Amino acid sequence: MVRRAPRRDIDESDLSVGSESHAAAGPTAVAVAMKRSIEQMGPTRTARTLLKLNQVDGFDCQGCAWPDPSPEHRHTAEFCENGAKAVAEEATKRRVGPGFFAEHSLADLEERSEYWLGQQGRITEPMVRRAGATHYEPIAWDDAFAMMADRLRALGSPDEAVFYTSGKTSNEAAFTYQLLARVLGTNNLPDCSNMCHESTSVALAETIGIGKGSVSLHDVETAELIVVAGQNPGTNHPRMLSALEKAKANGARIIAVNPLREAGLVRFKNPQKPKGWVGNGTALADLHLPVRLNGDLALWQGVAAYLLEHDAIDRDFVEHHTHGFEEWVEHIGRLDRAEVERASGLTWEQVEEMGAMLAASSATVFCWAMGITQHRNSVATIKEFVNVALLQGNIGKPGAGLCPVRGHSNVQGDRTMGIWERPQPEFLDALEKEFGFEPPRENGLDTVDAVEAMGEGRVGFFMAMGGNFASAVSDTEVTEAALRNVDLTVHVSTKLNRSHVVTGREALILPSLGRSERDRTGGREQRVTVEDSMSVVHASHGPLPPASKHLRSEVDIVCSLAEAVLGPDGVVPWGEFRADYAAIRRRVADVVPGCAAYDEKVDRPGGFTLPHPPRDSRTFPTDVDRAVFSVSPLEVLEVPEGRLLLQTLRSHDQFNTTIYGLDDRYRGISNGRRVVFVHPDDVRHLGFAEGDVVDLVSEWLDGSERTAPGFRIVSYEQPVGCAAAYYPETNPLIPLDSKAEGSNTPTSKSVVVRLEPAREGVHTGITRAARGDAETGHKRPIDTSPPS
Ligand SMILES: Nc1nc2c(c(=O)[nH]1)N[C@H]1C(S)=C(S)[C@@H](COP(=O)(O)OP(=O)(O)OC[C@H]3O[C@@H](n4cnc5c(=O)[nH]c(N)nc54)[C@H](O)[C@@H]3O)O[C@H]1N2
Ligand SMILES: Nc1nc2c(c(=O)[nH]1)N[C@H]1C(S)=C(S)[C@@H](COP(=O)(O)OP(=O)(O)OC[C@H]3O[C@@H](n4cnc5c(=O)[nH]c(N)nc54)[C@H](O)[C@@H]3O)O[C@H]1N2
Ligand code: SF4
Ligand SMILES: [Mo]
Repeated sequence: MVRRAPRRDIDESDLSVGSESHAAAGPTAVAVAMKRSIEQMGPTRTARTLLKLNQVDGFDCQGCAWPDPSPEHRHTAEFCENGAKAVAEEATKRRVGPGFFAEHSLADLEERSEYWLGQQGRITEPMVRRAGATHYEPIAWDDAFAMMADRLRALGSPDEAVFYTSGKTSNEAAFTYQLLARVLGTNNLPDCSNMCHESTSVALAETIGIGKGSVSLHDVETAELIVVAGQNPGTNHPRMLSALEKAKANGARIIAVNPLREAGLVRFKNPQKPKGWVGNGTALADLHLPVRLNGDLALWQGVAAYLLEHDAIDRDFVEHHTHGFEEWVEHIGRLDRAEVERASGLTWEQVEEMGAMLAASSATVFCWAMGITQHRNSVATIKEFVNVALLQGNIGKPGAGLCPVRGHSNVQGDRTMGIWERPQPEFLDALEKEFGFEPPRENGLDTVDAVEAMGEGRVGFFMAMGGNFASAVSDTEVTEAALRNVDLTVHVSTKLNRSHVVTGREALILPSLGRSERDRTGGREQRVTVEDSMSVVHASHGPLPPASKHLRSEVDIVCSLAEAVLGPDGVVPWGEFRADYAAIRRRVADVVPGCAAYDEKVDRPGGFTLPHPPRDSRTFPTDVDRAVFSVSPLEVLEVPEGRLLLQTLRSHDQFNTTIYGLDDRYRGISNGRRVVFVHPDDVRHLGFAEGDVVDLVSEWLDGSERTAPGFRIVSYEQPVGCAAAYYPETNPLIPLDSKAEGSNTPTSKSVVVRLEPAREGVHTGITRAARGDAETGHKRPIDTSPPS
């Protein structure tokens, strides 16, 4: 399968590669944030918007799910560079109206890059693509709802409908959306989480009884040791660096486990502090272990062996709170050190160095993200983190715990509200009791299974509450064909993306309000609520006038659709919900555990924290009422000769499939995205030179091949045999069947590829400059020395 050549509306001819940064944030971050904000919003709107961002009376950042400091510790500017970029993207003054759609046919839009599509601006009116039409045309809201209702009623079974959610959706919208799906009779509620932290949710639910992290921000700031594994916080959770800086000031040590030496883990220049502007900033990681891709399970089993050998065990905790210890000890006892070294690419001495730091710490926080969750063995790897945490009693004590760092700003809240294709029976019971209908009990389709079902013609209606399904899911060609095979695709969106272009036979685009905008649905000032990565729930209230008078809130869209398809007199008072979101929150209070008095509590400054039995009282709601040690066999991911193991990751200038720009400042890349980072020895060994243009070809078990063409080689320090390139450009390479065991998450971080000279050269060569330091402006040569 050869994916078509790179789109031509991006000019990457001036790609230049400088040295990697050894510090994150600092004045450059502030300058970039301001530049982007002013480009998109103008100066007045910039000031008005950013001063409300992450404030108690303001709105929650649409960026990541990192929590806010407690109200008394907030700054006037409580956001990071990438938070400002996320806001600027939404609050842009650019508009995509009916004139735009009249001018650009679908065939034209299909040739455009994700970057171009996103940069056109906010969608202003509902649009329809009628069957066989070459263009989208405007449609009235009521007609759009009537059309959806008609197509839903025509389905042979409710399970022929799929309701996808991306993680920006508010709790109110999520609660009504899942309710609509279940009243209709389906649990087909896939979400972005299926591609993200699903491995975490599965592993934690099975071992500690709840699929969420067990730490507070205070725990991170007061930990003795923090392990950051498979995560690039400098780009993807920038304010986490402030928490790490505080922890360092309190005496913490930090271990970074990552094939790449990410700038944000090396040093942080806090723009909130004078010394962040002029000095060297704070050194963060004390130890960096450049693990081979997919080698974390081996590393953690090695660390476990070290801890057992040195008797670094909290016997009291193990005895009173856990299950399966002996079996696990026996398993680790049989560990083969050579295998660990081979799988992890680390020496046993490096494993011991990490082990010794863990042994010396009586309060450790374990942080992780996509570098851990997107492999075939991800669930097993996360269970090994849990094993090590349990061994030392690092759950449910101050300064310690499990800290999966979530991606989308409300992805955790959406799950809490019932966006889940495998709902717990207790949740369905509560819905049944509250609303008096029988929710479907069979599990629904997750993201990958939904693609399969669509491809096989088993889905007639696909709706997405935000997101960009076509680009975000693996196996682009297959996913796009699946979407085209649906009768009606509906996207509730703020900005244009690939999923609006790859349509079902009929398609709707329904433009919604964003988080930064004032919501006056039902004639009253509405607010919504969200939950962060540490289970803190609070209200969010947008300050800006809506981008267009035609926009509707996500809650409005769900409730209006529900009325259109179910009529006004069903079991759910959709009209009341739409008129006052507090009516939804009162139902949430009845249905969702831990949400009693929800509507009152979300207005407390800083909101409230949801219960978490392991964190709160060391109780573990598993089948055996204890935390569970798990035994996972160690397998070495073998890569055939002449192949590389590729991870697909984010640049500093994107939010998932939304591309802000073409720079990846901390990695030294300017003006280019179609690059592949390869170790200098591999570049040579494979017979290439830096700047050569190659096609990436992935090979799959069934003998099929997939190609993503036209990537320039950049020499980059990492374990030999590993490579990296940006997502979503690389999604065509990942077979739909290549997914994590137990969670079905696409294996975005371990794709076996070979490099081939490009069949069709686009740009060749790069400028390799001893570029100015991204932060200080000092010129310096390429430097790969360890952090000081
Ligand atoms: N600005 C910005 N912020 C974002 C996002 C964004 O796109 N832009 N996306 C949001 C979302 S939805 C998410 S899920 C998060 C993602 O946040 P991250 O997980 O930080 O995102 P990635 O860019 O995928 O980075 C993966 C990191 O893991 C490392 N890694 C890859 N494979 C392995 C491995 O096998 N082992 C180890 N130990 N490390 C590995 C990579 O080198 C890289 O540093 O960020 C959220 N925040
Ligand atoms: N190869 C590879 N693939 C990956 C990953 C990877 O690391 N590698 N990461 C995976 C991960 S972690 C995730 S979370 C998924 C992301 O998958 P998605 O969540 O589906 O994708 P996004 O790019 O975040 O969606 C962006 C779109 O959301 C819409 N949007 C933005 N704000 C709003 C809003 O307020 N309301 C509404 N209704 N719409 C809005 C805009 O139209 C925008 O174009 O991708 C996954 N795919
Ligand atoms: S750390 Fe995340 S939530 Fe906080 S301002 Fe930055 S992008 Fe927004
Ligand atoms: Mo994510």
